[in-house]
Amino acid sequence: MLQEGAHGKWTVSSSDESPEENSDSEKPSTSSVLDAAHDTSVPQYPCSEARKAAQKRKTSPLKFSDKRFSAEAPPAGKQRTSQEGSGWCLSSSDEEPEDQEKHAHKETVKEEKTDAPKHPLKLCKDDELSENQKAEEYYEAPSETQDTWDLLNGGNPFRFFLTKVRGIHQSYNSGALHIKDILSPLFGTLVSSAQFNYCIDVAWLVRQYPQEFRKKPLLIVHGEKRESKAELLAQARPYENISFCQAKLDIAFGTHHTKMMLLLYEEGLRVVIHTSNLIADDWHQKTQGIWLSPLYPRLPQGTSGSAGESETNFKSDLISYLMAYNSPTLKEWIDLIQEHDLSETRVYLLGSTPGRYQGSDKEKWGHLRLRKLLKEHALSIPAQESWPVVGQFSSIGSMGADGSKWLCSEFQESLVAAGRSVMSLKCDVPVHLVYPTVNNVRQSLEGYPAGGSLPYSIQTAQKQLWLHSYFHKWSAEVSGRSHAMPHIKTYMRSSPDFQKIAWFLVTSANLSKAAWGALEKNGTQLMIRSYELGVLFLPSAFGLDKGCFHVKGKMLSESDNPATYFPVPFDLPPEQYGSKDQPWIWNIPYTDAPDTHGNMWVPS
Ligand code: JTA
Repeated sequence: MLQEGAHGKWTVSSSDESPEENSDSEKPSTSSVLDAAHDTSVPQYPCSEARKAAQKRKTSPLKFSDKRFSAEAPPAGKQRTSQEGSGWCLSSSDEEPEDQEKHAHKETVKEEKTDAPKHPLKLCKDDELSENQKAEEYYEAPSETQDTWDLLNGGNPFRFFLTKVRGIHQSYNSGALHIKDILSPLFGTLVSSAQFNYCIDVAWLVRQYPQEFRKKPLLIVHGEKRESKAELLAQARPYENISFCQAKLDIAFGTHHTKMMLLLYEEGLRVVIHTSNLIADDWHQKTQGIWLSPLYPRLPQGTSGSAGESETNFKSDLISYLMAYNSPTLKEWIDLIQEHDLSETRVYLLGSTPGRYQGSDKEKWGHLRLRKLLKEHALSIPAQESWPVVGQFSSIGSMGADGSKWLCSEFQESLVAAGRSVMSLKCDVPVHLVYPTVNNVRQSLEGYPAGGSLPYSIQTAQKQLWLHSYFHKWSAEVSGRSHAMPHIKTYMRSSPDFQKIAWFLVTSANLSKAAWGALEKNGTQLMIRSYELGVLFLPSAFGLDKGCFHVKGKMLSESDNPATYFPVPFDLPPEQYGSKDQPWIWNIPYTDAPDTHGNMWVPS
C-alpha cells in the first residue's frame, strides 16, 4: 500500500493533474475533449519522450554512491531491502550501464527463489567485448536452425512464445524468440510486411529484418500525431520502402497499443500478435508474449469469400479489426488476408478499437467481446463458477474511488462470464492482480530503468490505494524470468489450486478503461479509447473436452500430452504483496537502495 505522505514533494500539484474521474460512466458521452479532461486512466507520455528520458539515464546514471543524493535521501520511512548488508560487489566505476550489462551477460544467471538476485551487479574483471556492441546487437542466432523449425511446427500446440532474455540461463531461452528469429527466412520468404505498434525505432526495426528483406515494402501502422508523427516520418526518410498508416484516434487520450505483424511470404501469410514495442529495449530483458500464426497458404484463385475461415472465426474477426481503421492502405492487407486460408487458427481474436458502441456493436470489442466469447465457447461448469481470475499487466489506469466503479463490476463480470447461473452471479470471485513491486524492479536484470516501461503514475496510484490490496508480486521461476520485468499482459481464469485454467488471454491491453472499455449511458454504450489486440486460448478449440488446460509447471514429464498443458509464463499461485511491498510507480524517486547496476531512480 502507498504510505500516505511518503512521497512528499512528488505529490502532484492540482494544475498538473486532471480533475478526478468519477463521471466517466455517468455523463453523456458527447465530447472527447471534456471526457479526456475527466480521465487520467492513460499515461500521457509519448513514447519518444520516454525513450529520450531512458537515453539520458543511460548516459548519466545516478550512482547510489553519489553523495549529492545519499545526503538528500529521506532518513525515515526508508524501505528495508534484502540487499542491505548482502555484500554485493558494487563498483564505483563510471562505467556506462550498457557496458556493465555486457559484463553481466557473460555470466550465467542462476535463478533461485531468494530476495536478492543472484547475478553479479558488476563483474570485477574486465573482458573483451567490443566497445560499440549495443544491446540491440545481442541477438544470438539459434545454434541449430532445426530448433527453430521444431519450435514452429511441432511440440508447441499453442504457438505461444516469450521473447528471448539476455542474462538468464540458456535453457529458459530455448523455446523463446527474438524479433530476428520471427523475421528470419526460416519463417518464410518475405514479400511485404506490416508492423502495427506503439513505439517504433525505425532504423532498429529495419536492422531486425534479414539483409535480403530490408528493401521489401514495409507498412508501419501507428497512432502518432503532430510532432511525434513528424519525428517518426523523419526516422523513415532514408528508407524508400517504408510507408505509413496513421490510425485515427478521435477520442482523447486514446493510443495505438496494438502490436501485430502481418508477414506476406512467397509461401503464404503469417500473423504475429505480440506485446513488444519495436525498440531494442523491449526485446532485450523483458518478459513479452508472442502468438505466431501457422503459415497460412494462399487459397486457390477465385475461392469464395467465406473460404479459409477457422472454427474460431479468426479470419473474419481479423478483417473486422482491420476494417475499423477505415484506411485504404489497410484495405490492401484485408484483400491479401481474404486470399489466404486461415482455417488452421486455434485462437480467438480479441481487439479494442476506439469508439462508442451500442446495440450489437457493443460486443465487438473490449471486455464485452471477451464476455461474449466466454459465454459462447467456454463450458459452463458449475464447479468453475467460483474460480479466481488473474490479471497481469505493465500499466494501470484510473479505476475510480473503489472496486464497484469498474474493476469488480463490469470488468469482473466479463472475466467470469462463462454461462454463469443467476445464483452464482452474486457469489464473489477472487481477483488476483499481478504487477511488479519496487523491489521486483530494483532487483531486475535492467534495474530501475525497467520501470520506464511500467508507467503507473503517482497521480493515478494515490487515488486508488484500495486497488493495491489486490496486488501480487511478479515471480516467474517457471519461465526463468523472475528478473525480466513483464511488459506482457495476460488474463486468465484459474482453479482455486491454480493447477488448471479455464482460458488464457495474451494481449496488449493493460488494466485500464481506455483499453478494455467502460460502460456509459446506463450500460447501453461501451466507450473505448485505444487500439488493443490479443488472442484468447480456449480449451474447446484445442480439442480438450474436459473444459480446461492444465497449468504447466517447471517440470513436465515426457509422457504428458503437451496439448493439455498451457505454458503460463509466471508463477501460480501469485504471491501477495508483503506489508513492506509497494507497487512500482514510475514518476517518484527511489534513492534508498541501489538497483542491480548500482544506480538510483530519480525521475525528472
Ligand atoms: C512507457 C509504454 C505500450 C506502451 C504504452 C507507454 C508509456 C510509457 C512505456 C509502453 N505506453 N506511456 O503500449 O507498449 O507513458 O504511455 O510500453
